[in-house]
Amino acid sequence: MRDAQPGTVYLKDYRQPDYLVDSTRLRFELEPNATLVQSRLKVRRNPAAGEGLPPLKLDGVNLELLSVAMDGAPLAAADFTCHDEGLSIPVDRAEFTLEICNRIDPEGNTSLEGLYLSNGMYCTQCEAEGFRKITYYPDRPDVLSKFTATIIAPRDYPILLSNGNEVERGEIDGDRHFVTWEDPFAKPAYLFALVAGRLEKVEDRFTTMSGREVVLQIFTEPKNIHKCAHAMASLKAAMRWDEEVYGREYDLDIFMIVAVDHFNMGAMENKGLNIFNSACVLASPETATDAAFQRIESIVAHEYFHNWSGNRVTCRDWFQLSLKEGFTVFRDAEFSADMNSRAVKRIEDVSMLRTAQFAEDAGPMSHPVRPDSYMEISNFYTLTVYEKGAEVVRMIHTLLGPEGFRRGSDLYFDRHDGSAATCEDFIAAMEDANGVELQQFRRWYSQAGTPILEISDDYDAKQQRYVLTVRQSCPPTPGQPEKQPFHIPLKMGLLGADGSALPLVAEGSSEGEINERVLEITEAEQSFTFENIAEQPLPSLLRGFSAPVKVRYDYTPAQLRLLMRADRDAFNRWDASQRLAFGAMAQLQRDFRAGIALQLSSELVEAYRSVLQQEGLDPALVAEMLTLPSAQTLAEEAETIDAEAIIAARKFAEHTLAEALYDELLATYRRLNHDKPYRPVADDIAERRLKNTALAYLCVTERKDALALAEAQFVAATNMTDSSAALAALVNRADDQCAEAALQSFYERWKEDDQVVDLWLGLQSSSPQRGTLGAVRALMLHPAFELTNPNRVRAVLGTFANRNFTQFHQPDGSGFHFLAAQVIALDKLNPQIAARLVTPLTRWKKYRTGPREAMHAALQSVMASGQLSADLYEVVSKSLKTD
Ligand code: 0A1
Ligand code: ZN
Repeated sequence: MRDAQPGTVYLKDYRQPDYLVDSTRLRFELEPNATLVQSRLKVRRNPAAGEGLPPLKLDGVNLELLSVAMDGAPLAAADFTCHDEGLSIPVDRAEFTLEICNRIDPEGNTSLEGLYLSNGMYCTQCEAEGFRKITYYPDRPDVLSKFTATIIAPRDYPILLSNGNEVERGEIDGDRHFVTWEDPFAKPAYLFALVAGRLEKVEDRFTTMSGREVVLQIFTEPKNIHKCAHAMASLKAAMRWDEEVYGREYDLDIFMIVAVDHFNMGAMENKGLNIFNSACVLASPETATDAAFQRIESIVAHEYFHNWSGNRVTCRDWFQLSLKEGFTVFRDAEFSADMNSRAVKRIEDVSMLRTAQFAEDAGPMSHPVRPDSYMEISNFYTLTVYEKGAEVVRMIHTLLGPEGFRRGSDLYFDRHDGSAATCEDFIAAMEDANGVELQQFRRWYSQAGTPILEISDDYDAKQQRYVLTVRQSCPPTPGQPEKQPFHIPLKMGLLGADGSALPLVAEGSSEGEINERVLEITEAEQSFTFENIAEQPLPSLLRGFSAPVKVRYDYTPAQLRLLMRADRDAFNRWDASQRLAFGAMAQLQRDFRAGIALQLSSELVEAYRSVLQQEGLDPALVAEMLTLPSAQTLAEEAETIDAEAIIAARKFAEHTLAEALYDELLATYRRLNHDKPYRPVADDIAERRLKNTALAYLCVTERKDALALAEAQFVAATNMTDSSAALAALVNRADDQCAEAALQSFYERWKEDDQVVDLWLGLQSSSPQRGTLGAVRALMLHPAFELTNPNRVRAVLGTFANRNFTQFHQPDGSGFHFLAAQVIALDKLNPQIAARLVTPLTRWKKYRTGPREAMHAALQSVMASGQLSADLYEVVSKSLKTD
C-alpha cells in the first residue's frame, strides 16, 4: 500500500543501470514469520553509464533491514538512506562487495509476490518486481548476475530448490538442513526462484539434439503425484519441437517444474525451475477436462519456450515485455497448432482476442503492445501485450514466410544471447536477416487500438477485372487521438459462384496461377486490381485472421453461406458462420428494443442445419460453427452496449435453433455418444466437443428427454469432460431438484480435489439460472472458498463478473456494487488480483444509460473506499477519467 499517489514510469526516461552486479550470493534461513535473507553482491560501476560514482540505489519493499556492509566494513545508519522503496548508498570506489542482511515475513505475504507460504510450502514469484520484496537489489531486468542460493530449513521441508544445479547439501545443527544451488547463466532477479516443502516428484529424461541428457522433474504435494504425466509428456514434446522448429536446445542438466496452489497467474519461467499454478500443470482424465489438458500442454510449452525467448535473451525494461511474451505466445500457439487441430486452435485464440483484447484496446486501459508509460507494471500483463503481441509476431511470420522468419529468429538469438534486448532489436534482426525494411510495421508496437478495414469491390464483367478497395482507420485511444496507417498483411482469395477457388492474377503480373495472396496494406486507402476474373467473385478476406483488425464488408447471408460451405480456409468458414450469426442477432436486438415480436433469420437456422448435415468436417470445427457469438463478444461489437437486448437476443436465438434443429442435434449426439476409453488427443477431443455442444443445445429446450440424456451422461461419465458438460447442461437449464442433486453428488465425490472444486464453483457462478447474486454470495461462504486463493476468487467472482452476463448485468446494478465491494476487500490482500477483477466495471462508458451510471457509481465507490494499492489505483483512476 502507498502513502501518496503512485508515480508514472515512462519509457522515454530509460537509462542504463549505474552499477552492474557480477555475482549474487543468497542465503535463506526459512521461518514462516521471520525468514532471514543474507546477500553478498559483487558490484561494479557500469562503464557504459557515464562518469563519476553516483550513489548505489537498491529497490526494497516491506523489508526489515538488519545490516549493510561494504567490502566487509559495516555501514552505520547514517552512512546511507533507507526509505519505503529501498536504499541509497553513497559509493567511493568502482568495484566493491556489498553484504546485506534483512528479514521478511513469508506467512504474512498474501500478495503472492516475493517469498510466500502456500499450503505449507515456501515459494517465490519475482516477475516483475517481486525480488525487491525478498531483499534489497537493483530489481530491473537489465541487471544480469550469476546467482548462488543456499536454502536452510527445518528437516520437515525435505525438498529445497532453486535455479541451476545443486552443488552442495548437508546438515545444520541437527534439526535443520541446507542445499546450495548455482546457476551458471547470468540472469535478472525476476528469474530467481526458491521452493521449499514436503513434495514428491516424478522424473523422466530427455536427450537433446546434441546428445546431452537432461533430467526432468515435476514436484507436487504427494496427493497429486498421479496427475503429472500429461505435463511431463507435454514438456518433452515442447523440448523436441523447439529443437525442430527453432533449432533451440535446452542448456542446463536439469529442468524442474513445481505445482503450487496459490498463484496469481498461470505459471512462471524461472531459470531451470518453472513454478506453476497447480491448475495449469496437474491433470488426470477423471479430474481434468479436455480444455484443461490442452491448456496444460500450451502453458508447459510456453514456460519452456521462455528459456530462449525471455531467459537467454531477456527484456531491457518492462516496456519491452511483449518482446518475450508476444514472441513466446506465438511460439506456444504454433506448437499447439502442430499438436492439435490448427484451425480450431486459431479459432479459439481469435475468439478470445476479438472478445477480450479488442475490448481492452477500446477501453480506458488501452495501450500499445509496447506501452510508453505505467504506474504499476503488474497491470500490463495484458491481452494486448501477450495476445496482440503474438499477432504482431505472427504478421512478421506471414510477411517473411517461415524460412525468412527462422533466419530472423536465428539472428536475434545469436546477437542477443546472454543479454537484455528491446522490441526494436527483434524487428532489426528480422530486417537484417532478410534484407527487408519494416519501418512502417513498427507502428504496431507504438500505436494502440484495433484498426478497421472497410473493404469494397467492383467487378467489371466486360474487362474481367476485379478491383478491391481497402480503407483503413483506427479509433482514438487514450493519449493517441490520431493514428498513422499500419502495415497490414491481408491474406485473401476469391470464390466462384460454385465455391471453387478463382485464380488470382494481379494487374501486370506474369506469375503463374495462385489462389491465395497476402495483400500488403500500407496506405489509408488502397486498391488492388485482379485481371482475368471470369465471373463475379466472392472475396474471402483476412484468411486465418492474418492481422488483428476488424474487417467490414457487406456480405449477404447467401454469400456467407457459400463461404461457410466452400471456403478452403477453415478459419474463414467459421468466421462466415459468426458473421451470419452476428447479423441475425443484431436484428433480434433491434427488434427487442422496438418491441417487435422476435423472429430468427431462417438463413441462420438453415446454415446451421447444413453444417450439421455436411459430411467429412472436423467435428471440432462443426462445434465452433454451431456456437453463437457469446454475449461478451456481442457487447464488444456494439456501439453502445444494451445488456438487456443482448441477453434477450441470445436466449431467443439459442432456443429457436435448439427447437428447429432438435432432430439433427439428437442424431449427432447419439452418433458421438459412444463408449471409448478416454484419450486427450485431438480427434477424440473434437468428437467430445461436438457431442457436448449438441447436448447443451438439446437441454436448452428443457425437454424431459434431453435433460434425461444429460442425467444419464452425468451418471455414466468416466472422464471430467463428459461429466462436467452434463452437469453444466443440467445446471444451466433445469432449475430443479435434479440439478441440485447432481451438484451435491459431484461435490461430495470431488471435494478433496482443488481443481474440480474450482470447476464446480465456476459452473454455478456462470449459470444464468443458479449464479444469481444470492447464490454467489452463498458460494463465498462455502467452506471451500478462500479470498486469499486466486483460483477460488477467479472461479467464483471472476466467472460471475466475466462469464455470467445475465446475472452480472441485473438492471438494478446489484452485480456491479457487489463486485466493487469484493474488489475493495481483495485489494487489502492481493492487489494484483483486485486490479484484474475490477475490469468489467471499467467499461462503463460503453453501456446505455442506466447500467452506465450504476457501473460508474460502483467504480467511484472503489475510489472513495480509502487508500488503494498502486495496482488498483491505476486501473480505477484511468477508468474514471472523463475526457
Ligand atoms: N512470465 C509469466 C507470467 C507471470 C507474470 C507475473 C507473475 O506474477 C505476478 C507470474 C507469472 C508468463 O508469461 O508465463
Ligand atoms: Zn510468458
